[in-house]
Amino acid sequence: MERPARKDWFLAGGREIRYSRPLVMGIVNVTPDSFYDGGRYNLPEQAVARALELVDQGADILDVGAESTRPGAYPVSQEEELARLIPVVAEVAHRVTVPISVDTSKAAVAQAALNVGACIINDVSALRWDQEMASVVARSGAAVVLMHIRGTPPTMQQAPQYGDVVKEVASFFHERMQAAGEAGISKTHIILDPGIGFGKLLEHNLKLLNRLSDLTNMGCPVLVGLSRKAFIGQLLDRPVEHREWGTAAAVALAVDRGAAILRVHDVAMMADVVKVAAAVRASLPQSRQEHDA
Ligand code: HH2
Repeated sequence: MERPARKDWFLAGGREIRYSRPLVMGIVNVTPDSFYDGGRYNLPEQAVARALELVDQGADILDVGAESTRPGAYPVSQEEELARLIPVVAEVAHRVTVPISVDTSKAAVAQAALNVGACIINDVSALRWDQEMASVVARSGAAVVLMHIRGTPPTMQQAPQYGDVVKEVASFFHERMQAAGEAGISKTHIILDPGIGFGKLLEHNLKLLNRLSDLTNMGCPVLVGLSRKAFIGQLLDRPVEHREWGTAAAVALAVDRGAAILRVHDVAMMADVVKVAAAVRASLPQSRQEHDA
């Protein structure tokens, strides 16, 4: 029997975003305290310049955030998040054509960003921390990233435990996709993310990456954010400034297992890694790719 064609598109604010190879999402942190680049792009003009630089380097999507979610981070107020984020999103939206995602779990921040040109809401709480978020996404037609997190950033790394982490993340995705559907968000607008480092120990992160194919066959594109994260530091015993090679290895393997979007700090380098890994994967018989994706 003929298999259905592999889904290689999603919808975001009236745009159809196609990916014949995985997309590189460049990170723009307008924060004083992000775990890698906190304080470097804190001023609006620095953040805008960084966004333009990442597009020049080959970013297919930008992800702009104004609240760190690193382990131990405490939330910023809505006013502060709006003040940091919105001028940057508005200016960047005037100057680039790539889709703009905003990394927020606050509905009012998401709405303000959509008003000035964002079309993807990257919600690390998967629509759970702000009751208004689902209706903001549904009404706007934005795409939404539903990320798995166990706990919240201040406490998430305090001895997280799982039976089978991959099965638990998959059942979380089923439950959140259903909740999103009930709120009027169609599957065509949903991106799934296993949330590497969000309430997970080294072994959990490794299993999720190893068995990513179990998550990429759920009918939605899968985003993986692993750039320079602590598990790479644990494996290599290297500080955050020296984790680019480790990131490259993990990005290549995530691409091989069917990831659709790679969220990274080092766009130029990882765009090359994604292209090579994607070309190797594309040389597989289509049936195995379809099985994985
Ligand atoms: N990771 C971070 C932030 N947002 N969003 C998604 N969907 N997936 C991720 O893996 C993810 C994310 C952490 O990275 P970064 O933005 O560099 O750090 P910080 O949260 O300290 O700003």
